[in-house]
Amino acid sequence: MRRPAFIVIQLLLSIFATGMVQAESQKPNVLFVAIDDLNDWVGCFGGNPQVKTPNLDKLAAEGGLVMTNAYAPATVCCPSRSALLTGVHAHKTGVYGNKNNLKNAPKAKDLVTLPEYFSQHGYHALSMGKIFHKHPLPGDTGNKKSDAGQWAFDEYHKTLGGIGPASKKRPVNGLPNLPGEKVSYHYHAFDWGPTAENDETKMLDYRTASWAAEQLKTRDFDGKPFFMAIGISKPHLTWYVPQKYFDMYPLDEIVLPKTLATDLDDILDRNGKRIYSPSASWLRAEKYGKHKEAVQAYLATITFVDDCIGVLLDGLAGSKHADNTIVMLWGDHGWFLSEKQRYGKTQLWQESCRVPLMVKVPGVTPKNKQCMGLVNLIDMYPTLVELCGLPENSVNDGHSFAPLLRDPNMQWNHPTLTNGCLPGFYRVYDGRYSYISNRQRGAEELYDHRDDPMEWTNLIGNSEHDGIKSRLKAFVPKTDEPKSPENPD
Ligand SMILES: [Ca+2]
Ligand SMILES: [Ca+2]
Repeated sequence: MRRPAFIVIQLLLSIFATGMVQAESQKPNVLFVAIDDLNDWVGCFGGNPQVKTPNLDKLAAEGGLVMTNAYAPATVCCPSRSALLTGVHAHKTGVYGNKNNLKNAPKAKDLVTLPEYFSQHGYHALSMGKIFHKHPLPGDTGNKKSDAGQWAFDEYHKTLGGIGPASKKRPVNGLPNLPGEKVSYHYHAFDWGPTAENDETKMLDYRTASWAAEQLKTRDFDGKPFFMAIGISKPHLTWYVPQKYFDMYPLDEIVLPKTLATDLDDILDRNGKRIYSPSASWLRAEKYGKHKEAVQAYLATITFVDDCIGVLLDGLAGSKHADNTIVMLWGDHGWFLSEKQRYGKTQLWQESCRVPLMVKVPGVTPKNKQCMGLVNLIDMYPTLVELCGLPENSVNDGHSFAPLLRDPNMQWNHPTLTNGCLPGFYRVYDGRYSYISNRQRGAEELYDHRDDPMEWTNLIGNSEHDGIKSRLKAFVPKTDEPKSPENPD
C-alpha cells in the first residue's frame, strides 16, 4: 500500500505536468492598441504635468512597462504604421508619406504584415478602428477610402457612429485664416470645440473600445490564441470632444510648452539659408492668441481617449483572457504643440519622434516601472514574435526587445532611426545626441539632450562635436528607395 505523502506528491506532480502542457499549447494572446497622434502627454510619461490620464497610469500600475525612450520609425501616420506593421523601414519600401499605399509599393506589397504573420502561425487576427492608414481603392470617389487594411485580418470590423461638434459653423474655434491663406475645413482641420451631445459613449472611439471589451468578455475564439488590433482615432485632429473634457482643463490654468522664439534660425541649408518657417496653424494661433485654447483642446481629447482605454482594459481585466494576454499600446508618432513654432507632426525633432509605448506581459513586466531602454516602434514586430514563440521573420529591420521586458534595467541602447517624409531625410538618436540629416537640402542638425532636451541649440557647426556626428551618421542609410506610387488626388 502506498503511503499518503507519496500519493500527494504524485498528485501534485501530475497537476504541475498538466499545467505545463496547457502552457505549451496555449500561446499568449496579443492586444495591440494604436492611438493616433498621441505624443508623450501621458501622466506616466511625464510629457505634460497637467494631463489627466488615470487609465493609462493604471495600466502602468498594473504591470504595463512604461517605455520612456520609444521612438517612431516615421512621423506621420502612413509611413510610421506601414513600417511598424511590415517591420521594414520607409527607406527600403518607398512608403514615405500618407499617399503611399504599401499595397502599391513594389518593395512592400508582398511583405507579411504583423497581423498576417500571427494569422499564418495559428492566431485568430481581428481588428476594429485605425491600424493601417486608409487609402482609396479604384472606384472610390470623394473622401471614400475603402482600403483600411481589412485584408490583413481574419475578422475586420468597421466602427460606425460618432457625434459631430455642437456648432455647424466652421471652424468651430472661430480661428480666422491669415490674409491670403486658403484652408478648407475638412475633418483634418486645426479645429476644436465641444460635441453636440455631452456623452462620450456615442463617440466613435468609445464604440470601438466597447466593441473590443465585449469580444474579450464573451468570446473564446474557438480555442485559438488571438491577435486583437484596436485603433483609437483621437487625439488626431479635429479635437471635437464632449464639453466635460474641456471643463477638466480650465483655460486660465493652462501652462504652455516652453518655446524659443529664435529656435528655427540655426537650421540652414547648404547655402546658409534658413529652411524652416513657423507653420500656418501656429501663426494663426499666435496672431489671435489661441495657444492656450489649442493646448486645452489637445489635453481634453487625450483624456477622452484615456476613458476609451479604460473601457478596453476593464473589458480585458474582467475576461478570462486577462492573465494570458500581452498588451502592447503605442502612439504612431508625436505632435508639436507650438514647440518649433508649429502644431502638427511631419518633422524629425524630439516632439514628433518620441512616442508613448507601454507593454504588459502578465507575470513578467513589473508594476509602476519606467524603462529607459532605447527602442523603436519597428521593434514591436520582432518583440511580439519572440514573446509568443513564433519563428523569427528574417525581413524585420527591428530588434526584439523581449530581453528588456524581462530585465528593464539592462543596458539597451541601439541607436534608433526615424525616416522623414522624403527620401534622404533621417534622424538618428542614441539616447543623448540626435542627428538630423536632410540630404536633399544639405541641412544637418545635432543636439545634445543632456543639456538641451528641447533641441534648441544646433551644434552642427561646432567642430568639437565632429566625432559624435560621424558616429551617428554611420547609422544613416546609404541608399534610399525612391517614393512608391502615390494615391491619385
Ligand atoms: Ca497619426
Ligand atoms: Ca534652434
